[in-house]
Amino acid sequence: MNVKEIVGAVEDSVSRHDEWRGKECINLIASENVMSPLAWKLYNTDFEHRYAEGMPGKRYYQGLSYVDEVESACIEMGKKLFGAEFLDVRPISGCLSILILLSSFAKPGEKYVAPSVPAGAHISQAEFGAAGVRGLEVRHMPLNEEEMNLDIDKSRKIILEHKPKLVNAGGTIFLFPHPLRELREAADEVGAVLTYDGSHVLGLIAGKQFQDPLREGVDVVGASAHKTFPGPQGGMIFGNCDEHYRKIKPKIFPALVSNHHLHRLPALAVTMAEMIEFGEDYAKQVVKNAQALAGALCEYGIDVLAENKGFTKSHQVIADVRKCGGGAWCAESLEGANVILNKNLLPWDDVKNSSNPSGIRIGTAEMTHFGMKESDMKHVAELIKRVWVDKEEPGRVKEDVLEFRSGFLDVKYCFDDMK
Ligand code: DSN
Repeated sequence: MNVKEIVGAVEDSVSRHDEWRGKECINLIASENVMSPLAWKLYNTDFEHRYAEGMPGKRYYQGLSYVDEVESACIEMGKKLFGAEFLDVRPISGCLSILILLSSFAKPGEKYVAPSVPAGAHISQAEFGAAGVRGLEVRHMPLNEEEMNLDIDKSRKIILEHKPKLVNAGGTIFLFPHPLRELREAADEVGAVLTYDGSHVLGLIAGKQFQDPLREGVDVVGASAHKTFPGPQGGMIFGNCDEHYRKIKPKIFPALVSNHHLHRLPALAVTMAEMIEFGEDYAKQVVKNAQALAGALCEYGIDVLAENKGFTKSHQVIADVRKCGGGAWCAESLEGANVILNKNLLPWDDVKNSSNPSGIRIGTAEMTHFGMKESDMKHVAELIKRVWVDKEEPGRVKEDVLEFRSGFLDVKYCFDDMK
């Protein structure tokens, strides 16, 4: 192919992707979502071409008066949504938010306590992730597999034994609110800072349907802005204590963020406004949908975790799919039916088996954003069961998925495009 043909092929790939993932698939990746039409429109502006090192009103470049207005609007609305005294939207991803917190509160060689990856933590919490890059000595808090939550007695013991500088809660398998008040007490006994990876549940926190980390003892929250919180891909950090923010600021700029990808900011401002206006209804429905989906999958004989706890209080459903064919087969076969989700390590899996783990993680945020309700989730469960349990040919199930998805093409819980 010559370069013009390559460009043509790229255009073709993009338009096929947009049609497929945007209109034809049931998207159940728990870390994904879509922006509202207005946020999406304001994502593509001249902000993309500009540089803005520093903070609103204190920049190292000229030409940023409108950027400052938009970034300040994000900060003000974000503080209101999360009840925070400070909020910073410059981290360009959730993972970078975590690295900034690790760098702000623990020095290389110091001790750090967080859940392990199979116990639900993001890879940034591992020795081979951001925690290792920061040179921290990592100790992991175990999960109580029955409860699918941190084992607080063992976690407390680990904190008291290891006396870390920093303890982190939250994660990427996140079915139930973490025991933050108890972690706060343990952290206080050893003088540790308590942070929280709120990436997955940020939209549920904004909609007041999960837990309120800052009121339950967390010092600082790091998060991404595009999972249950349906904003543009990026990160944020917030908390209530000036002294903490004084430590965080230099780790953002000049240490780890130079320019902060300004085109995100107008879309983020719109999303924050929409979450203030519609976040509670949206978040309630996300959780109801996850519970309905979990219940229906369980009735079809699929091993959904935490049945004794009502399956979930978040957007996530976790299933052990070993008897259906394993995590890899279950995820790949569903893609053939246009149902998109991801295989996932479960607490008992060895991290080395990540290419074929026991589990599947399902999230309801995006499809809720497109207006699906509990009865639709029951239908989604039936489509999944036809592939996993009945072993129906995915291509045949896909025909029904296409038909079903065509009824959910407009994003809800958002302002109509006002221009
Ligand atoms: N990779 C994301 C997830 O799927 O949980 C977190 O960044």
